[in-house]
This record gives sequence, structure tokens and C-alpha cells, in this order.
Amino acid sequence: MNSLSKIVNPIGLLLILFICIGSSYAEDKPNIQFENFWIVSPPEVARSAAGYGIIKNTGNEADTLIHICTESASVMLHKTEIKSGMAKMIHLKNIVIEPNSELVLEPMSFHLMFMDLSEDFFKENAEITLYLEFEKSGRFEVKLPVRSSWD
Ligand SMILES: [Cu+2]
Repeated sequence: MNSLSKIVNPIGLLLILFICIGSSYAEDKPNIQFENFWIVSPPEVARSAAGYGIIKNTGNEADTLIHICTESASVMLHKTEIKSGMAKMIHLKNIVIEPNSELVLEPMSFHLMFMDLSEDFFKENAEITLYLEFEKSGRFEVKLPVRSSWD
């Protein structure tokens, strides 16, 4: 009996340790996810293209998007605002994604603005790799297909 408990105890302790680490991990961390990201196919003479999608934070802590970049263009996060009947694009250097919320990038609202487009954008079945860096969650790599419509 004694020798059995000596074997069981260390395993039990390890299990408790793993459960503790697991639960604290889930309690106070952001959980960033990306959905339906894509780029509107630019006409051949275009200098810029817009990108849309949803950034979700299903975690219990806020996180801040601090940097976006791609090797295929220069890219910024924009927000379109209507001021005295005129649509104006505002450049956002960073944005907080609150816990259990999402940032929707869509026309006439938040969007990715790609400029100085490389040939990558005009290839058939083009796919652009976007890097997004968050203050707490670090760096993500998201593939964005270049498409001509919403379907
Ligand atoms: Cu824009």
C-alpha cells in the first residue's frame, strides 16, 4: 500500500499542476482569431486595394493590434467616416480589440488599405500573406485571397 501511494502521488501532483496551468491560461488571455479575410481584386491600373474580414477576440482580456504589414504592398488600417457629406479615410495606428468582441472590416467602415501594389495582386488566384502583430498575443500570419466579389 505504501509503495503504491509513492507511485501515485507524484502523478497526482503533476496532474494538479497541469490543471492549474491550463485554467490560468484560459482565464486571463486574449484569444485572437481571423475570419473571412479577403482583398477586393484591383483593376489593372489601380494603385490601391481594400481588404475586409473579421478580427475576433474570444478571450477574456483585451489586446491591441499594433502593426500590420505584407511583403506585397504597403498596408494600413483605415476607417471611413462621413463628415459633412464627404467620405474621409482615417489612418489608425493601432486598435484595441476588447474581450469577447470583434472588429468587423467592411465597406464604409474599418478596412485594410493596400497601396504600392506588387505584381502579386494581379496574378490568377492571388493570395497575399498579411502579418498582424498584437501587443499581447504576438504575431499572426493570415492568407488573404484576392477576389472580385463577396462570394
Ligand atoms: Cu482606405
